Amino acid sequence: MTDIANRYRQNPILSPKDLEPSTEDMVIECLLNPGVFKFNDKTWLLLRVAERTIQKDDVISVPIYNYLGKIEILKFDLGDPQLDTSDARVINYNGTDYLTTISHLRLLCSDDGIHFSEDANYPPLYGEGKYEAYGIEDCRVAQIDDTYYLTYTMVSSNGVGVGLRTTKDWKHFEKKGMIFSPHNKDCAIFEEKINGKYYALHRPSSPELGGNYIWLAESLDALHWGNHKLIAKTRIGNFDSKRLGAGAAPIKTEKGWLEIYHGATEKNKYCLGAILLDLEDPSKVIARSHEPIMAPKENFEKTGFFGEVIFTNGHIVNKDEILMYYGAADEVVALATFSVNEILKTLE
Ligand code: MAN
Repeated sequence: MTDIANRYRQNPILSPKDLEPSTEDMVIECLLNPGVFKFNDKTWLLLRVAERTIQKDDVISVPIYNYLGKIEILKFDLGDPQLDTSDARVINYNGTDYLTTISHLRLLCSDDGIHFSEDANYPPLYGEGKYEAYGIEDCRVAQIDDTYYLTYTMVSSNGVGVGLRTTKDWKHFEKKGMIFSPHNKDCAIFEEKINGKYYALHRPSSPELGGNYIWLAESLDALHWGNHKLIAKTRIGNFDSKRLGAGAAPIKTEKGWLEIYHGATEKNKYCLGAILLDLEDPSKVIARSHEPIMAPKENFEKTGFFGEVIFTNGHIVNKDEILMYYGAADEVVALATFSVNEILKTLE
C-alpha cells in the first residue's frame, strides 16, 4: 500500500450541481483541478468549470469562443461518418479536434478550507482571443511578494500553450500572453527566486523524439523563459509511463524543493508521485517516487466524466501539513492531506 493520502471523509467537497452554469444554454459537466491560494485571510480556489451546451437528439453541439469573445455553438450530426466521438473529452470532425466542453475559471473562497462559495465581488476569468477560443484550464497560482502569478492552459485549435496573468487584488489582471508555446502545459512557478532568478516547471510534448516530460526553465522577469533543462521522463511500466506534469508550486523543505506531480499510463490512469529537487540548483533531481503516493481508489475517483483520474495543481502548506485539493475523475473536487515528512520518507 503506497497511497499515503488522508482523504477528507466527506469528499467530494464540490460537484457540478453546487454551482450555476454561466448561461442558460449551458450545463456544468465537470468541476476540476483548482489553483489554490490564500488572500484576505481566506482560502481560495481558482476552480476550472467545464461546461457543455445542452444536448439535443441526433446532434452533438460544442461551444467555442468566437473572435468577439462570445460563445458560439457548433453542431455536428451524430450519424455523420466524419465524426469521431470515442473520447468523452474531445470529438474529431473531418480531421479537426473540438473539446466537448469549454472551461473558465471561477473564484470561490472559504473560512475553513472545506466549505467554499462564490463571492460576487470576484468575477470569473474567461478565455479571451484566438489562443483561448476553446477555453482556459488547470491554473496554478504562485504568490511572490504581493503578486499572484496565474499560469494556465490556453486551449484553441492553434494548440495548447501556457498563459500568464498576474494580479495583486483578484479584480484587476495584467495579461502577459503566452509564455510557453504549444504544445505545453502544467506550468508551476516557484514561489521565491533562487540566486536572483525565477524558476518554473513546465511540460512540453515532443511526440516524435522524446515524449511528455517535465522540464525546468529560468527567467529574470517571469515573462521570458530560457535555459531549459530536463527534470523527469516517463518510465516504462510505471505509473508515469505515458506522461507526467507538475502540480502546484514546489514546496520548500530542508531536504529540497518537493514537487507533487501527476503521472499517467497508456490507459490514462492518473496518479500522483513526488520529486525532490536541489534547493540551490533545482535542475538537480535528488529523488523521485517509484510508487504513486496517491492513486484512484474511491468511487468518485474511479468513475465520473473521465474515470481513474487524480489530478492536482493546488495546495496550501501549513508546516508539515499539505492540504491538497484535487480533481477526481475529471468531474468533482476533493480534499486530501499529506505530511511533508511522510512524503520525504518515501523518497529515501
Ligand atoms: C489532462 C488535462 C487535465 C485532466 C487530465 C485527465 O492532463 O486536461 O485537465 O484532468 O488530462 O483527463
